[in-house]
Amino acid sequence: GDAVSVVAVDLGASSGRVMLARVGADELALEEVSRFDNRPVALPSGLHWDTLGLYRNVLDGVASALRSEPAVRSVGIDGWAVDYALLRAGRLIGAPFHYRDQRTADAVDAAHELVPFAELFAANGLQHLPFTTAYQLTADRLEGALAGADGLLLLPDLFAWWLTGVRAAERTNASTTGLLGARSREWDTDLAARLDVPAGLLPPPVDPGTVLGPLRPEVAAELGAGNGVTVVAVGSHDTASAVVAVPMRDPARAAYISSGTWSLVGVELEAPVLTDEAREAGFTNELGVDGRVRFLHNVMGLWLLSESVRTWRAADGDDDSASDLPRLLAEAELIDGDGVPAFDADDPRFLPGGDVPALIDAVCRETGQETPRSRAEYVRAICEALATAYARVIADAARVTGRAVEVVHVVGGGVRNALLCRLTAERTGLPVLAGPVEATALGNALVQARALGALEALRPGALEALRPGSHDASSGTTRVSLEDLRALVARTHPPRTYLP
Ligand code: LFR
Repeated sequence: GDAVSVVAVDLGASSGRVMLARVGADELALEEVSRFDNRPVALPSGLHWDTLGLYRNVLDGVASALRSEPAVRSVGIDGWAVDYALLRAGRLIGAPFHYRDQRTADAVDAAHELVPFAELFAANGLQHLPFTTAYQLTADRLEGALAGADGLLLLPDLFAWWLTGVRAAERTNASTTGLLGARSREWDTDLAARLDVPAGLLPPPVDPGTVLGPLRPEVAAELGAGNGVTVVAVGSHDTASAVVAVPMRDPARAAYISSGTWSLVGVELEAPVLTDEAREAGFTNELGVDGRVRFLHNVMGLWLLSESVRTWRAADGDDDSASDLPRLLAEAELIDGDGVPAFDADDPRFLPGGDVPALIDAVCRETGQETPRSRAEYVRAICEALATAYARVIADAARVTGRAVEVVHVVGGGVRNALLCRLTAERTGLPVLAGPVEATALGNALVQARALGALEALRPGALEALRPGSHDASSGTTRVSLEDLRALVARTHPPRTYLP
Protein backbone atom coordinates (compact mmCIF):
# COMPACT_ATOMS: atom_id res chain seq x y z
CA GLY A 1 0.00 0.00 0.00
CA ASP A 2 1.02 3.60 0.56
CA ALA A 3 2.76 3.17 3.91
CA VAL A 4 5.28 5.83 4.92
CA SER A 5 8.36 5.88 7.14
CA VAL A 6 8.53 8.55 9.80
CA VAL A 7 10.74 9.22 12.82
CA ALA A 8 9.15 9.61 16.24
CA VAL A 9 11.31 11.32 18.85
CA ASP A 10 9.92 10.71 22.34
CA LEU A 11 11.61 12.50 25.23
CA GLY A 12 10.83 11.18 28.68
CA ALA A 13 11.90 12.60 32.01
CA SER A 14 14.43 9.81 32.54
CA SER A 15 15.24 8.70 29.00
CA GLY A 16 14.62 9.65 25.41
CA ARG A 17 14.22 7.47 22.36
CA VAL A 18 14.21 7.81 18.61
CA MET A 19 11.95 5.38 16.81
CA LEU A 20 11.66 4.58 13.15
CA ALA A 21 8.04 3.89 12.29
CA ARG A 22 6.42 2.38 9.25
CA VAL A 23 2.79 3.43 9.07
CA GLY A 24 0.08 2.59 6.57
CA ALA A 25 -3.54 1.53 6.45
CA ASP A 26 -2.66 -1.99 7.56
CA GLU A 27 0.77 -1.50 9.00
CA LEU A 28 2.07 0.06 12.20
CA ALA A 29 5.55 -1.01 13.18
CA LEU A 30 8.20 0.62 15.34
CA GLU A 31 11.89 0.04 15.48
CA GLU A 32 13.97 1.62 18.24
CA VAL A 33 16.89 3.40 16.63
CA SER A 34 18.38 4.91 19.75
CA ARG A 35 17.72 5.32 23.43
CA PHE A 36 19.59 7.69 25.72
CA ASP A 37 19.54 8.77 29.34
CA ASN A 38 18.04 12.11 30.24
CA ARG A 39 19.83 13.03 33.42
CA PRO A 40 18.99 16.34 35.06
CA VAL A 41 21.85 18.46 36.37
CA ALA A 42 21.82 20.18 39.79
CA LEU A 43 23.50 23.59 39.55
CA PRO A 44 23.71 26.33 42.20
CA SER A 45 20.69 27.89 40.43
CA GLY A 46 18.59 24.72 40.78
CA LEU A 47 17.72 21.57 38.89
CA HIS A 48 18.09 21.88 35.12
CA TRP A 49 17.71 19.87 31.93
CA ASP A 50 20.72 19.27 29.74
CA THR A 51 18.93 20.70 26.70
CA LEU A 52 21.91 20.77 24.37
CA GLY A 53 22.87 17.20 25.25
CA LEU A 54 19.31 16.11 24.55
CA TYR A 55 19.32 17.89 21.21
CA ARG A 56 22.65 16.26 20.33
CA ASN A 57 21.05 12.88 21.04
CA VAL A 58 18.00 13.80 18.93
CA LEU A 59 20.25 14.75 16.00
CA ASP A 60 22.31 11.57 16.27
CA GLY A 61 19.19 9.43 16.57
CA VAL A 62 17.51 11.01 13.56
CA ALA A 63 20.74 10.65 11.56
CA SER A 64 20.91 6.92 12.27
CA ALA A 65 17.21 6.53 11.45
CA LEU A 66 17.90 8.19 8.09
CA ARG A 67 20.86 5.91 7.48
CA SER A 68 18.75 2.81 7.99
CA GLU A 69 15.74 4.20 6.08
CA PRO A 70 16.57 6.93 3.56
CA ALA A 71 12.89 7.18 2.55
CA VAL A 72 11.92 8.80 5.89
CA ARG A 73 9.41 11.55 5.12
CA SER A 74 9.11 13.38 8.42
CA VAL A 75 10.13 13.77 12.04
CA GLY A 76 7.86 14.47 15.02
CA ILE A 77 8.91 15.34 18.56
CA ASP A 78 7.06 14.82 21.81
CA GLY A 79 8.19 15.12 25.41
CA TRP A 80 7.09 15.78 28.95
CA ALA A 81 5.02 18.93 29.40
CA VAL A 82 5.31 22.35 31.08
CA ASP A 83 9.07 23.01 30.86
CA TYR A 84 10.42 25.71 28.56
CA ALA A 85 13.39 27.70 27.37
CA LEU A 86 13.56 31.49 27.57
CA LEU A 87 15.09 33.23 24.59
CA ARG A 88 16.53 36.59 23.73
CA ALA A 89 17.35 37.47 20.13
CA GLY A 90 17.19 33.79 19.22
CA ARG A 91 19.59 32.70 21.96
CA LEU A 92 18.88 30.57 25.00
CA ILE A 93 18.82 32.52 28.25
CA GLY A 94 20.22 30.04 30.71
CA ALA A 95 19.56 26.35 31.10
CA PRO A 96 15.87 25.36 31.21
CA PHE A 97 14.61 24.23 34.62
CA HIS A 98 13.36 20.77 35.54
CA TYR A 99 9.74 20.76 36.70
CA ARG A 100 10.83 19.01 39.90
CA ASP A 101 12.99 22.01 40.86
CA GLN A 102 11.68 23.55 44.06
CA ARG A 103 11.79 27.20 43.00
CA THR A 104 8.02 27.43 42.58
CA ALA A 105 7.34 26.89 46.31
CA ASP A 106 6.72 30.61 46.94
CA ALA A 107 5.62 31.44 43.42
CA VAL A 108 2.40 29.45 43.77
CA ASP A 109 1.15 31.72 46.57
CA ALA A 110 2.33 34.82 44.73
CA ALA A 111 0.41 33.76 41.61
CA HIS A 112 -2.71 32.93 43.63
CA GLU A 113 -2.61 36.41 45.19
CA LEU A 114 -2.95 37.79 41.68
CA VAL A 115 -5.44 35.19 40.46
CA PRO A 116 -7.05 32.84 43.00
CA PHE A 117 -6.87 29.16 42.12
CA ALA A 118 -10.60 28.84 41.44
CA GLU A 119 -10.33 31.61 38.84
CA LEU A 120 -7.26 30.04 37.28
CA PHE A 121 -9.10 26.75 36.95
CA ALA A 122 -12.14 28.42 35.43
CA ALA A 123 -9.87 29.94 32.77
CA ASN A 124 -7.27 27.25 32.07
CA GLY A 125 -9.00 24.10 33.38
CA LEU A 126 -5.85 22.70 34.99
CA GLN A 127 -5.39 20.60 38.11
CA HIS A 128 -3.20 22.31 40.68
CA LEU A 129 0.39 21.20 40.11
CA PRO A 130 3.09 23.47 41.54
CA PHE A 131 5.21 23.14 38.39
CA THR A 132 2.64 24.35 35.86
CA THR A 133 4.44 26.76 33.51
CA ALA A 134 2.50 29.77 34.81
CA TYR A 135 3.94 29.21 38.31
CA GLN A 136 7.44 28.61 36.98
CA LEU A 137 7.18 31.89 35.04
CA THR A 138 6.00 33.60 38.22
CA ALA A 139 9.13 32.33 39.99
CA ASP A 140 11.25 33.60 37.09
CA ARG A 141 9.53 36.98 37.25
CA LEU A 142 10.04 37.30 41.02
CA GLU A 143 13.73 36.50 40.55
CA GLY A 144 14.08 39.06 37.75
CA ALA A 145 14.82 36.25 35.32
CA LEU A 146 12.23 37.30 32.73
CA ALA A 147 13.93 40.64 32.15
CA GLY A 148 15.27 40.74 28.64
CA ALA A 149 13.47 37.61 27.48
CA ASP A 150 11.73 38.10 24.14
CA GLY A 151 10.50 34.57 23.56
CA LEU A 152 9.60 31.30 25.19
CA LEU A 153 9.44 27.80 23.72
CA LEU A 154 8.27 24.59 25.37
CA LEU A 155 11.02 22.03 25.01
CA PRO A 156 9.61 19.94 22.11
CA ASP A 157 8.89 23.22 20.29
CA LEU A 158 12.47 24.33 21.04
CA PHE A 159 13.88 21.24 19.36
CA ALA A 160 11.48 21.65 16.42
CA TRP A 161 12.67 25.25 16.07
CA TRP A 162 16.32 24.22 16.14
CA LEU A 163 15.56 21.64 13.44
CA THR A 164 13.45 23.86 11.18
CA GLY A 165 13.86 27.50 12.14
CA VAL A 166 10.08 27.67 12.71
CA ARG A 167 8.84 28.92 16.09
CA ALA A 168 5.42 27.74 17.21
CA ALA A 169 3.53 26.56 20.28
CA GLU A 170 2.01 23.17 19.58
CA ARG A 171 -1.45 23.27 21.16
CA THR A 172 -1.54 20.12 23.27
CA ASN A 173 1.59 21.12 25.13
CA ALA A 174 0.57 24.79 25.22
CA SER A 175 -2.51 23.65 27.12
CA THR A 176 -0.29 22.56 30.04
CA THR A 177 1.16 26.04 30.57
CA GLY A 178 -1.87 27.43 32.39
CA LEU A 179 -1.93 30.32 29.92
CA LEU A 180 -4.10 28.78 27.20
CA GLY A 181 -7.85 29.29 27.49
CA ALA A 182 -9.58 25.99 28.22
CA ARG A 183 -12.48 26.93 25.95
CA SER A 184 -10.91 29.34 23.46
CA ARG A 185 -7.81 27.18 22.88
CA GLU A 186 -5.93 30.42 22.28
CA TRP A 187 -3.48 32.18 24.57
CA ASP A 188 -5.45 33.87 27.33
CA THR A 189 -3.76 37.26 27.17
CA ASP A 190 -5.98 38.69 29.94
CA LEU A 191 -4.91 35.91 32.27
CA ALA A 192 -1.27 36.41 31.31
CA ALA A 193 -1.60 40.14 32.03
CA ARG A 194 -3.16 39.47 35.45
CA LEU A 195 -0.29 37.09 36.26
CA ASP A 196 2.18 39.71 35.05
CA VAL A 197 3.55 37.34 32.41
CA PRO A 198 4.36 39.14 29.13
CA ALA A 199 2.07 37.52 26.54
CA GLY A 200 4.54 38.68 23.89
CA LEU A 201 6.78 35.78 24.93
CA LEU A 202 4.27 33.26 23.62
CA PRO A 203 4.60 32.02 20.03
CA PRO A 204 1.54 31.42 17.82
CA PRO A 205 -0.33 28.18 18.64
CA VAL A 206 -0.48 25.44 15.99
CA ASP A 207 -2.53 22.26 15.93
CA PRO A 208 -0.96 18.81 15.94
CA GLY A 209 -0.77 17.60 12.36
CA THR A 210 0.60 20.91 11.12
CA VAL A 211 3.61 20.54 8.85
CA LEU A 212 6.08 22.95 10.46
CA GLY A 213 8.55 22.92 7.60
CA PRO A 214 11.66 21.31 6.16
CA LEU A 215 14.89 20.81 8.08
CA ARG A 216 17.20 23.83 8.01
CA PRO A 217 19.79 23.31 5.26
CA GLU A 218 22.61 23.07 7.84
CA VAL A 219 20.68 20.42 9.76
CA ALA A 220 19.80 18.45 6.61
CA ALA A 221 23.46 18.48 5.60
CA GLU A 222 24.62 17.32 9.03
CA LEU A 223 22.05 14.53 9.13
CA GLY A 224 22.60 13.43 5.57
CA ALA A 225 18.90 14.05 4.92
CA GLY A 226 17.67 14.31 1.37
CA ASN A 227 15.29 17.06 0.31
CA GLY A 228 11.79 16.86 1.56
CA VAL A 229 12.26 15.63 5.14
CA THR A 230 9.86 17.80 7.09
CA VAL A 231 9.11 18.27 10.75
CA VAL A 232 5.46 17.71 11.62
CA ALA A 233 3.92 19.02 14.83
CA VAL A 234 2.49 15.99 16.65
CA GLY A 235 0.76 15.88 20.02
CA SER A 236 4.03 17.26 21.42
CA HIS A 237 2.87 16.69 24.99
CA ASP A 238 3.84 13.03 25.45
CA THR A 239 0.54 12.25 27.16
CA ALA A 240 -1.41 13.66 24.19
CA SER A 241 0.49 11.36 21.82
CA ALA A 242 0.05 8.39 24.17
CA VAL A 243 -3.73 8.87 24.32
CA VAL A 244 -3.93 8.94 20.50
CA ALA A 245 -2.69 5.33 20.59
CA VAL A 246 -4.92 4.05 23.42
CA PRO A 247 -6.91 1.38 21.55
CA MET A 248 -10.28 2.54 22.94
CA ARG A 249 -13.24 1.22 20.98
CA ASP A 250 -15.63 3.66 22.54
CA PRO A 251 -14.04 6.59 24.38
CA ALA A 252 -17.40 7.33 26.05
CA ARG A 253 -17.15 4.11 28.07
CA ALA A 254 -13.42 3.84 28.65
CA ALA A 255 -10.87 5.20 31.09
CA TYR A 256 -7.14 5.19 30.38
CA ILE A 257 -3.97 5.21 32.41
CA SER A 258 -0.88 6.50 30.65
CA SER A 259 1.57 4.79 32.93
CA GLY A 260 5.14 6.03 33.03
CA THR A 261 7.07 8.32 35.37
CA TRP A 262 3.61 9.76 36.02
CA SER A 263 0.34 7.89 35.83
CA LEU A 264 -2.13 10.06 33.96
CA VAL A 265 -5.55 8.67 34.80
CA GLY A 266 -8.77 9.82 33.21
CA VAL A 267 -11.23 9.88 30.35
CA GLU A 268 -11.43 11.58 26.97
CA LEU A 269 -14.07 14.27 26.45
CA GLU A 270 -15.20 16.52 23.62
CA ALA A 271 -15.25 19.63 25.81
CA PRO A 272 -13.70 20.70 29.12
CA VAL A 273 -15.51 20.27 32.44
CA LEU A 274 -14.80 23.36 34.54
CA THR A 275 -17.20 22.78 37.43
CA ASP A 276 -16.43 23.20 41.15
CA GLU A 277 -16.74 19.45 41.45
CA ALA A 278 -14.08 18.86 38.79
CA ARG A 279 -11.76 21.39 40.41
CA GLU A 280 -12.23 19.99 43.90
CA ALA A 281 -11.63 16.43 42.72
CA GLY A 282 -8.27 17.52 41.28
CA PHE A 283 -9.02 17.11 37.58
CA THR A 284 -7.24 18.72 34.70
CA ASN A 285 -8.57 19.49 31.21
CA GLU A 286 -5.60 19.14 28.91
CA LEU A 287 -5.99 19.46 25.15
CA GLY A 288 -5.58 16.39 23.02
CA VAL A 289 -5.17 15.76 19.33
CA ASP A 290 -8.22 16.68 17.19
CA GLY A 291 -9.48 19.02 19.89
CA ARG A 292 -10.30 16.25 22.34
CA VAL A 293 -9.94 16.97 26.06
CA ARG A 294 -8.01 14.78 28.46
CA PHE A 295 -9.96 14.97 31.67
CA LEU A 296 -7.46 13.39 34.02
CA HIS A 297 -5.56 13.52 37.26
CA ASN A 298 -1.78 13.22 37.63
CA VAL A 299 -1.03 10.30 39.97
CA MET A 300 2.58 10.21 41.21
CA GLY A 301 3.24 7.08 39.13
CA LEU A 302 6.17 4.74 38.61
CA TRP A 303 8.39 7.52 39.94
CA LEU A 304 7.77 6.01 43.38
CA LEU A 305 9.30 2.71 42.20
CA SER A 306 12.13 4.22 40.17
CA GLU A 307 13.19 6.53 43.03
CA SER A 308 13.08 3.60 45.48
CA VAL A 309 15.23 1.45 43.19
CA ARG A 310 17.64 4.35 42.73
CA THR A 311 17.94 4.74 46.51
CA TRP A 312 18.56 1.01 47.04
CA ARG A 313 21.06 0.84 44.22
CA ALA A 314 23.06 3.71 45.70
CA ALA A 315 23.13 1.89 49.05
CA ASP A 316 24.24 -1.41 47.50
CA GLY A 317 27.19 -0.13 45.53
CA ASP A 318 28.26 -2.43 42.71
CA ASP A 319 25.98 -5.36 43.49
CA ASP A 320 22.59 -4.39 42.06
CA SER A 321 20.96 -7.82 42.24
CA ALA A 322 18.99 -6.87 45.36
CA SER A 323 17.50 -3.80 43.66
CA ASP A 324 16.49 -5.48 40.41
CA LEU A 325 12.90 -4.31 39.81
CA PRO A 326 11.55 -7.34 37.90
CA ARG A 327 12.85 -9.55 40.68
CA LEU A 328 11.38 -7.36 43.43
CA LEU A 329 8.04 -7.31 41.59
CA ALA A 330 8.05 -11.11 41.40
CA GLU A 331 8.64 -11.26 45.17
CA ALA A 332 6.00 -8.60 45.74
CA GLU A 333 3.45 -10.78 43.89
CA LEU A 334 3.72 -13.37 46.67
CA ILE A 335 3.09 -10.93 49.51
CA ASP A 336 -0.34 -10.51 51.08
CA GLY A 337 -1.56 -7.08 50.00
CA ASP A 338 -3.46 -6.62 53.27
CA GLY A 339 -0.21 -7.06 55.19
CA VAL A 340 1.48 -3.92 53.84
CA PRO A 341 0.76 -0.34 54.94
CA ALA A 342 -1.58 1.86 52.91
CA PHE A 343 -0.58 5.40 51.97
CA ASP A 344 -1.56 8.19 49.59
CA ALA A 345 0.54 7.83 46.43
CA ASP A 346 -0.12 11.53 45.73
CA ASP A 347 1.48 12.86 48.93
CA PRO A 348 3.27 16.01 47.67
CA ARG A 349 6.37 15.05 49.64
CA PHE A 350 7.10 12.46 46.94
CA LEU A 351 7.29 15.08 44.20
CA PRO A 352 10.95 16.11 44.51
CA GLY A 353 11.96 12.47 44.93
CA GLY A 354 14.96 11.28 46.89
CA ASP A 355 14.80 8.52 49.50
CA VAL A 356 11.23 7.42 48.76
CA PRO A 357 11.35 4.38 51.13
CA ALA A 358 12.26 6.76 53.99
CA LEU A 359 9.40 9.08 52.98
CA ILE A 360 7.02 6.09 52.99
CA ASP A 361 8.27 5.21 56.49
CA ALA A 362 7.53 8.76 57.65
CA VAL A 363 4.00 8.61 56.22
CA CYS A 364 3.40 5.21 57.86
CA ARG A 365 4.53 6.48 61.28
CA GLU A 366 2.26 9.51 60.96
CA THR A 367 -0.69 7.25 60.24
CA GLY A 368 0.17 4.80 63.02
CA GLN A 369 1.12 1.94 60.71
CA GLU A 370 4.05 -0.47 60.72
CA THR A 371 6.67 0.37 58.13
CA PRO A 372 7.41 -2.17 55.35
CA ARG A 373 9.95 -4.80 56.40
CA SER A 374 11.61 -5.62 53.10
CA ARG A 375 12.20 -4.11 49.69
CA ALA A 376 9.56 -6.40 48.25
CA GLU A 377 7.10 -5.06 50.82
CA TYR A 378 7.86 -1.47 49.77
CA VAL A 379 7.30 -2.48 46.16
CA ARG A 380 4.02 -4.18 47.05
CA ALA A 381 2.88 -1.19 49.12
CA ILE A 382 3.69 1.19 46.26
CA CYS A 383 1.73 -0.90 43.72
CA GLU A 384 -1.20 -1.11 46.14
CA ALA A 385 -1.09 2.66 46.69
CA LEU A 386 -1.00 3.35 42.94
CA ALA A 387 -3.88 0.94 42.18
CA THR A 388 -5.92 2.50 45.00
CA ALA A 389 -5.29 5.96 43.58
CA TYR A 390 -6.25 4.80 40.06
CA ALA A 391 -9.53 3.34 41.28
CA ARG A 392 -10.36 6.53 43.17
CA VAL A 393 -9.60 8.77 40.18
CA ILE A 394 -11.59 6.60 37.76
CA ALA A 395 -14.58 6.58 40.11
CA ASP A 396 -14.31 10.38 40.50
CA ALA A 397 -14.03 10.85 36.72
CA ALA A 398 -17.17 8.76 36.19
CA ARG A 399 -19.04 10.70 38.88
CA VAL A 400 -17.96 14.17 37.74
CA THR A 401 -18.61 13.51 34.03
CA GLY A 402 -21.72 11.39 34.55
CA ARG A 403 -20.25 8.59 32.47
CA ALA A 404 -20.27 4.85 32.91
CA VAL A 405 -16.72 3.53 32.67
CA GLU A 406 -16.70 -0.10 31.56
CA VAL A 407 -13.07 -0.75 30.73
CA VAL A 408 -9.67 0.60 31.76
CA HIS A 409 -6.83 0.85 29.23
CA VAL A 410 -3.24 0.97 30.41
CA VAL A 411 -0.50 2.14 28.03
CA GLY A 412 3.17 2.98 28.52
CA GLY A 413 5.96 1.35 30.48
CA GLY A 414 3.59 0.41 33.31
CA VAL A 415 2.06 -2.22 30.99
CA ARG A 416 5.11 -4.34 31.86
CA ASN A 417 4.18 -4.25 35.54
CA ALA A 418 1.78 -7.22 35.66
CA LEU A 419 1.25 -6.87 39.42
CA LEU A 420 0.11 -3.28 39.01
CA CYS A 421 -2.17 -4.20 36.08
CA ARG A 422 -3.73 -7.01 38.12
CA LEU A 423 -4.22 -4.81 41.18
CA THR A 424 -5.76 -2.12 38.96
CA ALA A 425 -8.36 -4.62 37.71
CA GLU A 426 -9.02 -5.71 41.29
CA ARG A 427 -9.38 -2.22 42.75
CA THR A 428 -11.48 -0.81 39.93
CA GLY A 429 -13.54 -3.96 39.50
CA LEU A 430 -13.14 -3.47 35.74
CA PRO A 431 -11.35 -5.32 32.96
CA VAL A 432 -7.93 -3.84 32.28
CA LEU A 433 -6.65 -3.85 28.69
CA ALA A 434 -2.87 -3.44 28.86
CA GLY A 435 -0.85 -2.16 25.91
CA PRO A 436 0.78 -0.92 23.87
CA VAL A 437 3.94 -0.14 25.84
CA GLU A 438 5.12 2.34 23.21
CA ALA A 439 1.81 4.19 22.85
CA THR A 440 3.52 7.58 22.90
CA ALA A 441 5.79 6.86 19.93
CA LEU A 442 2.89 5.20 18.10
CA GLY A 443 0.63 8.22 18.62
CA ASN A 444 3.43 10.50 17.48
CA ALA A 445 3.98 8.42 14.31
CA LEU A 446 0.25 8.09 13.56
CA VAL A 447 -0.32 11.84 13.60
CA GLN A 448 2.62 12.34 11.24
CA ALA A 449 1.44 9.63 8.84
CA ARG A 450 -2.08 11.05 8.78
CA ALA A 451 -0.70 14.54 8.10
CA LEU A 452 1.29 13.13 5.19
CA GLY A 453 -1.92 11.67 3.75
CA ALA A 454 -0.78 8.07 4.19
CA LEU A 455 -3.83 6.87 6.11
CA GLU A 456 -6.71 7.94 3.87
CA ALA A 457 -7.62 4.29 3.26
CA LEU A 458 -8.57 4.01 6.96
CA ARG A 459 -11.51 6.33 6.50
CA PRO A 460 -14.76 4.37 6.62
CA GLY A 461 -16.04 4.09 3.09
CA ALA A 462 -12.72 5.26 1.64
CA LEU A 463 -12.37 2.26 -0.65
CA GLU A 464 -15.90 2.59 -1.99
CA ALA A 465 -15.32 6.28 -2.55
CA LEU A 466 -12.28 5.53 -4.69
CA ARG A 467 -14.28 3.42 -7.14
CA PRO A 468 -14.91 5.01 -10.53
CA GLY A 469 -18.02 7.11 -10.58
CA SER A 470 -18.14 7.82 -6.86
CA HIS A 471 -16.89 10.95 -5.09
CA ASP A 472 -13.18 11.45 -4.76
CA ALA A 473 -12.22 10.34 -1.25
CA SER A 474 -9.80 13.19 -0.76
CA SER A 475 -12.52 15.78 -1.32
CA GLY A 476 -14.59 14.46 1.61
CA THR A 477 -14.86 16.65 4.65
CA THR A 478 -14.42 13.95 7.27
CA ARG A 479 -10.83 13.14 8.01
CA VAL A 480 -9.36 9.93 9.31
CA SER A 481 -10.56 10.03 12.90
CA LEU A 482 -8.85 9.10 16.15
CA GLU A 483 -11.15 6.09 16.25
CA ASP A 484 -9.80 4.95 12.86
CA LEU A 485 -6.24 5.38 14.17
CA ARG A 486 -7.08 3.50 17.36
CA ALA A 487 -8.63 0.61 15.44
CA LEU A 488 -5.33 0.29 13.57
CA VAL A 489 -3.47 0.22 16.90
CA ALA A 490 -5.83 -2.46 18.24
CA ARG A 491 -5.33 -4.59 15.11
CA THR A 492 -1.54 -4.33 15.10
CA HIS A 493 -0.89 -4.23 18.87
CA PRO A 494 -3.65 -6.24 20.55
CA PRO A 495 -3.71 -5.48 24.29
CA ARG A 496 -3.56 -8.06 27.04
CA THR A 497 -6.61 -8.46 29.26
CA TYR A 498 -6.63 -8.62 33.09
CA LEU A 499 -10.01 -9.47 34.54
CA PRO A 500 -10.97 -8.28 38.01
C1 LFR B 1 4.18 12.83 31.57
C2 LFR B 1 4.02 14.33 31.74
C3 LFR B 1 2.70 14.68 32.38
C4 LFR B 1 3.03 16.03 32.94
C5 LFR B 1 4.38 15.77 33.50
C6 LFR B 1 5.27 16.94 33.68
O1 LFR B 1 5.44 12.53 31.04
O2 LFR B 1 4.13 15.00 30.51
O3 LFR B 1 1.61 14.65 31.49
O4 LFR B 1 2.10 16.47 33.88
O5 LFR B 1 4.98 14.83 32.62
O6 LFR B 1 5.57 17.54 32.46
